[in-house]
Amino acid sequence: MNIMKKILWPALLLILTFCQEKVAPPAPVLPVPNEHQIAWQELEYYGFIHFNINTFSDREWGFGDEDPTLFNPTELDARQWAKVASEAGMKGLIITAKHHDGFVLWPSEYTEHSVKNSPWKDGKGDVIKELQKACEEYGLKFGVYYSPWDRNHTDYGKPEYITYMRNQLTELLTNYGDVFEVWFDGANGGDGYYGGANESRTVDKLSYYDWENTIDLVRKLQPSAMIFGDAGPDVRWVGNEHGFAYETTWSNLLRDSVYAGMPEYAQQYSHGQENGTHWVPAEADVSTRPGWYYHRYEDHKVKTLPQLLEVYYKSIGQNASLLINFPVDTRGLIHENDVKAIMELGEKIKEDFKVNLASQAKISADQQRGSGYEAANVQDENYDTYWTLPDGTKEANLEVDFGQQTSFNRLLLQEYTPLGQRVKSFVFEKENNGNWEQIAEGTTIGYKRILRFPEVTAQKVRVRFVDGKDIPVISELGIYNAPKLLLPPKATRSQNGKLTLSSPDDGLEIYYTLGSSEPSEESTKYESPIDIQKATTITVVSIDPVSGQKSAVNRINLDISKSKWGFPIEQSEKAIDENDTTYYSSEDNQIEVDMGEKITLKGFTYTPMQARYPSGFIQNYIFEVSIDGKNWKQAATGEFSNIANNPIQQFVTFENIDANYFRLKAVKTADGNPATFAEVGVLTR
Ligand code: FUL
Ligand code: CA
Repeated sequence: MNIMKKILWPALLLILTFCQEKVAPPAPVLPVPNEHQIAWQELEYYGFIHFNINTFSDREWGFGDEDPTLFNPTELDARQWAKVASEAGMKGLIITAKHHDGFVLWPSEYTEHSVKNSPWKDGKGDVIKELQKACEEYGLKFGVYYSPWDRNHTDYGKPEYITYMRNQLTELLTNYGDVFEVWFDGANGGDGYYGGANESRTVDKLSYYDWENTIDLVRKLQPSAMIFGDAGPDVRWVGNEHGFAYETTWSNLLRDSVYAGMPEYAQQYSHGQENGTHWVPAEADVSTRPGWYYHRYEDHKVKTLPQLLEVYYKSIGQNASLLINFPVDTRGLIHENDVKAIMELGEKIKEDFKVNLASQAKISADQQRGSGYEAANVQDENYDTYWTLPDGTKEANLEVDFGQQTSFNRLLLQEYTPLGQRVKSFVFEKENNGNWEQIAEGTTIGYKRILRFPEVTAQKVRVRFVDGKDIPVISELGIYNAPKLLLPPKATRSQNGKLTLSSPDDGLEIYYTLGSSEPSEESTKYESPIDIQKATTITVVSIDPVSGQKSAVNRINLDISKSKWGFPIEQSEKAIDENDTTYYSSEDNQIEVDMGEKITLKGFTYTPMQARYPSGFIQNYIFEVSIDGKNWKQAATGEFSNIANNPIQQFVTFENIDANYFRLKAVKTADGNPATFAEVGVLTR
């Protein structure tokens, strides 16, 4: 018995193990990621910090002639940045160590254009060190952005500058511990200060930086760091600053055809290529605001939850990593509005992926490669185990049986990228009375692909792999029922008075009351645009018909419609089209409107231009009215005090006055340019 236990059983087991035919994994489909890229892709989501001299000069791009004493944050706290990032679910932070203006956030030995000549901490401070420590404390990876273009440096354009750049990179990559990503900006060459030369300098972007040797230096100092650039070498730019990857996004890139800053990059290369020669996955970058740097005038333009969620699904959900920027403010803090926005996103992502309905389901495949490659590998939450097929298999299905009718609206798939990106098209189907019906379809998968679709209920679903570069190799499959985005409906009005309400998510119903009482399912259900000519309040709510849950209500104050309004000057209709994104620019600094009937006015509104780079905000105004369009009377005059910093809709009230016509004149604009009008309106209530 003892012998049995000690020798025979183990021997038998050993024999059994050997007899079971060991099936080799599929051969990789080239290109494949290296070990550092594999580790990096699991980070998925990390933050960007734009904070430099631009923060204090209120610019996006500094010229390079800024006085370092401008840099003077009053409450700089890198721990706040790290705390916000980590609470939002981010895995790292990358900071603009040097932007195009050449000002550096650490006391570099090689330049005077630096924090060491600023009043902040009496020139003894080091923002990079503070962030590195904060990242350590909050368990975040730490990365640096370095602009090759330097509008401050005398030698920019000459070979000496390349030595300078490498000296600085050596400081950055030696003195601050492990760096997970080195971000080289593709924007470069143009006018600048250049040590006082004040001229335009262009460089040959392909050869000037001698990238080969610069990259070797980074590799030597930080062997595991990802190097980001338009052309990689390790991570590529997604080709836009909206944070959106593409329906079809390959991690493969024709890398040898690409160089940083090439004009046709975004159009031709940023999607990646099926036949790409190198593994260079996409990173989607976007700011919480229109600008990368902090401007007080963008405090009201922080992206909303629906906008940020769109970014999430179009980046991480489309085979890209996501880099969201915080424009740190002049205090040296992430502004309250941005904190709120990113926390809402963090919460919502957690909520959407809280319960994986596939993890308890029975998953099977019509075919499988052999032992070790079972379908159940896609539900074990282990990226390194996968389901795959015998070589040469053309089509295959992965079937999920929930065991009961189940509702869901998201499908998540992950390919095992160490064996290459393979899938070119797949279909997601549900079973209905013995027939398979399509729910959604996709093209590429890559590291992660998430499909969104209106809620579906079924007991059995399947993913049908239709086409690929080779057999699919699937690490994980997830099915979720993301809670609806229960926000109040959004309202837009047309010039003829029609009010359109739109729901923030699929499958929500909208109810409203005319007046300010709270709507319920008993109120009027919104079906089509509502004709509203008179001044009125409308109160709206979104309701989920399945759960009965309600959003917060939104009370919208509407004034008389502009349907009868006319204007003597061409183009000025853009100022009364109820659309804030169009505007009228007036050489005579005024707009005149014929209201088409006599109205008793109690005030007026003015919405300044809302573009990324606006101009012509009215600072001082005169508002005049007329009955006949010839004789004018002043109704109000004054100043929009804080308009440059906070360009939101302005409201001015005055004593009742009858008018058929009104005229808004700019006495002075904030920047001296011709006055612009995104929208003008009247108040009659
Ligand atoms: C661009 C730069 O020009 C912007 O200022 C910003 O830093 C963005 C992330 O990259 O190329
Ligand atoms: Ca797995």
